[in-house]
Amino acid sequence: MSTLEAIPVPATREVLGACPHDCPDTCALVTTVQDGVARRIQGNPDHPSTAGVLCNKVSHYLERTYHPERLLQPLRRVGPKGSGRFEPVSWEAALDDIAARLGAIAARDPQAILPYSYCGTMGLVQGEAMAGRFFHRLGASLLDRTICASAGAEALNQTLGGKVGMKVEFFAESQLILVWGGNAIASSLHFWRLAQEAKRRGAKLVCIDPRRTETAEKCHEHLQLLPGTDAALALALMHELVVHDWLDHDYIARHTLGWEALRERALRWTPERAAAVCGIPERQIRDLARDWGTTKPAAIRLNYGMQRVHGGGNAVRAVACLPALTGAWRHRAGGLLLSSSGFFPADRAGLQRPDLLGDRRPRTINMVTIGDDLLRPASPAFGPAIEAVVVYNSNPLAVAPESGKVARGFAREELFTVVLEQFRTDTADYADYLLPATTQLEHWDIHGTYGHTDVVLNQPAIPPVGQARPNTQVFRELAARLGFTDPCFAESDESLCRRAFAGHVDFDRLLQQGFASLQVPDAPFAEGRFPTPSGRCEFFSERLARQGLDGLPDHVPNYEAAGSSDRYPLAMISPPARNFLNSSFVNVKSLRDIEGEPLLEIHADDAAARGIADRQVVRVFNDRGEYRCRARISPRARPGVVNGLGIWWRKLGLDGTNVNQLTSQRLTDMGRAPVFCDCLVEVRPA
Ligand SMILES: Nc1nc2c(c(=O)[nH]1)N[C@H]1C(S)=C(S)[C@@H](COP(=O)(O)OP(=O)(O)OC[C@H]3O[C@@H](n4cnc5c(=O)[nH]c(N)nc54)[C@H](O)[C@@H]3O)O[C@H]1N2
Ligand SMILES: Nc1nc2c(c(=O)[nH]1)N[C@H]1C(S)=C(S)[C@@H](COP(=O)(O)OP(=O)(O)OC[C@H]3O[C@@H](n4cnc5c(=O)[nH]c(N)nc54)[C@H](O)[C@@H]3O)O[C@H]1N2
Ligand code: SF4
Ligand SMILES: [Mo]
Repeated sequence: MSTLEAIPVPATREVLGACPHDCPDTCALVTTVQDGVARRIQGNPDHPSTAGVLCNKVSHYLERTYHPERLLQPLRRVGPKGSGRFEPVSWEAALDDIAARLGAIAARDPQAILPYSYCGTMGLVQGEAMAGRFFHRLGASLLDRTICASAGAEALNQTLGGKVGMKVEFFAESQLILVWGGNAIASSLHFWRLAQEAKRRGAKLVCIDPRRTETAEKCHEHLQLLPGTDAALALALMHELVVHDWLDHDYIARHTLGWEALRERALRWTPERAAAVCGIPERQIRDLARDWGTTKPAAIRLNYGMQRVHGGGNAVRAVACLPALTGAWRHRAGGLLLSSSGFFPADRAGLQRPDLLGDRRPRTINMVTIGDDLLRPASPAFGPAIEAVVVYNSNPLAVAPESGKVARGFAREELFTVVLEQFRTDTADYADYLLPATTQLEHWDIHGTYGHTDVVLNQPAIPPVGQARPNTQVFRELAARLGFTDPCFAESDESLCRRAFAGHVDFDRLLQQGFASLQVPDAPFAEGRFPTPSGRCEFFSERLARQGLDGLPDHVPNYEAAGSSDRYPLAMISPPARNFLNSSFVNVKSLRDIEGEPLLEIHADDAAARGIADRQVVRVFNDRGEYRCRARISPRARPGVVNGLGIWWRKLGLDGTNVNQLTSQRLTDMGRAPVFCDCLVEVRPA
């Protein structure tokens, strides 16, 4: 043998993927793999929106994937519920027992079984594809997946006709951008890049947010209004547009519905009245109206923070009327974007197969009220008590409101709980069976998004870590054990990816390039043609009126409006922390170290009135519960409003709770959504 034989070079390859997280940017990824190990993760430089850049969180994705605390094998509970004491068990034994227990409950009433999932991954395949098929075939209770966006979604449906809006790339050409109820630097970095580009080209940026966020600091103007007062602001802006005739009469006449009625309502909202409701100077409202009425092109990046209050749906409706009044939609860099997800022609029925229900019509449980519902006994109105919960892609103990009740619900000794997870989250601690799940680097998936208009494919880069399995595989195996023989339960993940957008995007192109753009017009509503029943932007909604609701948008005060209670004088909002994604990444040490510890931002005046010093441990409380954390006296908080940054794992907090100990299970005016930002509290030194 020749001594000159080539020394083997480790094979390196690059695998194209998609960021799985619940973030409007849905970045395209490139993972460098060497000998089956992921060595590097980057943004795909060829994808225009990603432009080779990932946020700080996902730059640490390898730390998450190879985390020493990754769940590597199935576990079975040995200690009391919530204690997090488990013993290893084989996949075979775990799946056999789970199938037997679910089968026994289903034989009595399958509605006693509840799937609980949200957007741990936004992927259409590891999300609800095989899971939907399984629970539909079983006849389990349906889950109303409302915890994030459904108030705004319903409001957009009523006003614009769907979750549609401007194409995000054209914000770079806008001359005025309102960043409304969103902290883009933290939660939508790639939009912020476009806003910066617009700023360099001379655009004015205005932020509307009760918190002085990183984003607010970098805008030219910040309207630091009280939580839940956005509709009052929007109506006062309309008032000024009318009074100064900054209206596009031609656009209004041809492409809108209900202007006379809206005009009348708006005229009741003088800037003076709105300033008192919003808790901001009247001058700011007048100036903003002038800017909106006289700048072209002008655009609104609306986001979800502002719809997490009682009147969240009405507020989104009011804001969504503004672009039509000035004809902003005529220009591709004008209009509004809350969500682009309505542009995606995903074949959800083909993936999730609701037809497998046959003529059964199971009840629907709202994921927001899981605390109450887990504690509810059987009744004719409710149906059977919940006897089993299967949790995947979610961490309800940390993210659902009024978590004292959620914890009590999951602690029910006779409740059978299965959790599919990558980590031992707060929810995982309550599992009877804890099943290790793959991460995005280990499975197939395909993604639409709510921020841009490209489909992004995720190909597996590495084999599953430990014994982890994709969600799809777990539901396939449970289906087999329950005797579900429909061929749909044998469909592979790759085939599900192909099915998701079949006929709309070229799958070979997705395989090669990682992403594919949808055909969406540059200025979708320049000529009206809104996807509403009337084809117009519906200021007045006949559909809402028929439901007995107000057909026009209005200001609906918070359930717990600032200043309405002597016992609880402070309004608390709980926006996400920059280095976490909801409760994901809280266990990644490098990111947690940046966030430090659970904090409550409080204005110096409110702190002084209570004898609270900076960094002191405080009790934050209301009738629903109490939560201890450290206070930070900060100009980010306005007087009367405290900011409890989320969403920490309860077990990493000072007393095993987080902000959701205080939030309520009440629902928004539309869309049955949560009211995380409609919450009164008092704060005292601990
Ligand atoms: N880093 C990071 N990024 C994220 C997330 C995360 O947890 N961390 N979460 C992701 C998810 S699930 C979502 S839904 C999106 C959320 O996206 P956004 O809704 O844009 O969330 P935030 O950027 O936190 O913006 C919420 C902002 O709304 C403000 N706000 C609260 N109440 C009101 C109000 O009544 N009126 C107005 N005008 N503003 C209000 C808060 O102070 C906060 O700054 O972000 C996604 N991106
Ligand atoms: N107080 C307060 N509460 C809030 C909010 C707030 O602003 N304030 N925001 C709300 C919003 S907008 C949202 S969207 C919800 C988010 O609530 P969730 O969707 O529950 O989001 P996460 O907390 O990120 O939990 C997702 C879990 O899924 C797991 N996961 C990820 N990928 C996979 C996978 O492929 N398979 C399996 N089996 N598991 C996986 C992750 O490890 C993680 O633990 O929280 C809501 N809660
Ligand atoms: S979380 Fe958002 S910004 Fe970060 S990589 Fe994922 S899609 Fe991109
Ligand atoms: Mo969300």
